[in-house]
Amino acid sequence: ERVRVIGAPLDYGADRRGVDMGPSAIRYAGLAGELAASGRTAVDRGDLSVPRAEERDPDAETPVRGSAKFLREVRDVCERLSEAVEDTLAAGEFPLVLGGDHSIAIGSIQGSSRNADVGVIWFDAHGDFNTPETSPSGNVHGMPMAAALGHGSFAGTDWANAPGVDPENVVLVGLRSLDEKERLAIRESPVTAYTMSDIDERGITAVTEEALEVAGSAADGIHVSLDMDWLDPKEAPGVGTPVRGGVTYREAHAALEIVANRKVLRSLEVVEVNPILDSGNETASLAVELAASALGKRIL
Ligand code: DIR
Ligand code: MN
Ligand code: MN
Ligand code: MN
Repeated sequence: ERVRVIGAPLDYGADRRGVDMGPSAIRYAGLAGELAASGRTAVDRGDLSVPRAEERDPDAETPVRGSAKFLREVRDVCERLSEAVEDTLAAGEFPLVLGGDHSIAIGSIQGSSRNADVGVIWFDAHGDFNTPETSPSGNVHGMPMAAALGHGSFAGTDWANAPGVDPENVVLVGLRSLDEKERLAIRESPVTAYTMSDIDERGITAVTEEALEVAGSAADGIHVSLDMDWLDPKEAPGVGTPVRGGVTYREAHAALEIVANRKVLRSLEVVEVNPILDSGNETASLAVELAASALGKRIL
């Protein structure tokens, strides 16, 4: 089906450092051409409008004051993103969401899983399993997976909690940096989690295939959330929270090609590209390449 590009230039969820320019950087890196090279027709719907953080009070609305910065603004954007993703699917098109920081995943997952049973694969150095109650940073980009599953003060919220996602069908891949309480929450949750050690021992192919088994048992397909800090900072320097020891260029392509081969992909987002921290837009270029692999681009 036709790909619909939706930009979500949001940087409320991390400490403000330019990730709001991610959608522009990804487009500038040649997204339209790579989608065409993948044999996909595409339409770009532009960016959701996101007010600048400087005009806003980070502590205006938080369940525990100071513990989830800009939560009101994140909610506003995520509600509109959720609508946009749902409308895309309803129109028979494929949603490709460009971040922005990872807090936008709250909206993407909500929109993708409305009235549907959807699995999630989360490619990230981090678990993003904090809640306002456990987060040491107060940054919402460290919370979206927990928010979608309705943990902590996200429980029962109509904007964040995504009841169409069963934690049994959620898989985290590539973990190498967890906060203490976040680590316990992941251990206690029914989600499946693969650390970098699992990838070292078993290889990216086996891990990704198993992840697709687990997430793909959801009836209506999977949402893939690709945080560019999943990759090693040598390959993807333009991210706000780099962690050494990430997946290589080839491993990342291999994983996303396996995702494409399985033909269960329902929605995709690429997040955390920060052109200010990047060198020569290479992280955005890599984001484009990986999106193309996930959408079916092949060499032969
Ligand atoms: C950290 C960083 N665990 C936090 N999280 C990031 O702020 O909660 N997620 N960078 O991608
Ligand atoms: Mn993340
Ligand atoms: Mn991350
Ligand atoms: Mn299920």
